[in-house]
Amino acid sequence: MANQKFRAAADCKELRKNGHADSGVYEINPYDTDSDSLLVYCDMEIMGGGWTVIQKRVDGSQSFEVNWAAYKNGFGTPEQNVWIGNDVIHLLTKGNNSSLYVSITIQNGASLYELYEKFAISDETEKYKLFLAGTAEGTLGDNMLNTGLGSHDLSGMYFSTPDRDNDRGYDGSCAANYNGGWWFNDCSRAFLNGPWHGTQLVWFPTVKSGSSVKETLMMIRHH
Ligand SMILES: [Ca+2]
Repeated sequence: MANQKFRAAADCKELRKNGHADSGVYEINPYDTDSDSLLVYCDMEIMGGGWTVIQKRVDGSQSFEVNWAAYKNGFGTPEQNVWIGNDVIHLLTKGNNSSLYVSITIQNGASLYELYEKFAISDETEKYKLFLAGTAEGTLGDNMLNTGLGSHDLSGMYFSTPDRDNDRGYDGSCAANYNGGWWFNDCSRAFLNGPWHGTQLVWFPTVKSGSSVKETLMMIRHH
């Protein structure tokens, strides 16, 4: 049909399966409607590729100290600094069969990572509650699922933003104090959305502060 819009691939995994082998910006459609779509960055190299990037930071040109609505809808540009949006992350992960790959490249060029076997977030009615399970492996160390400090375990935490305090364990607001959105408990030893090159801990103790960070990446892939 000449005027019918072709439905875009569901995610980067489908694009990789369809033969796209170059990392870059692609159109995907995780929505119900055929004509909807969004642009995301796909990593087609790491561990076989097919990763949909949900968070990426390469410099300080995009503030991550933004409100609930911005984290809900997404902000930034896919090839540079981006949060693709909590609503979309929910749609991409709602089958509970996605993995999460986190990487932090530090100033000397070393790239550290942690791979979580199962990752999903609930929808807005459940405050984008974080679900992590299964194995955690990599060179960063597990700072999200089983940290050994219950007050820093993040699975089951609601999402908080500077204007919306949903953290579990802290009387004040972790998101307001640390200037960014995240699934805070009391508060967190992992936090990739703080001020660029700031003094906040990023992945303690492996990456002690934002000042040593060159790039961050969070990406997801269906099993
Ligand atoms: Ca609080």
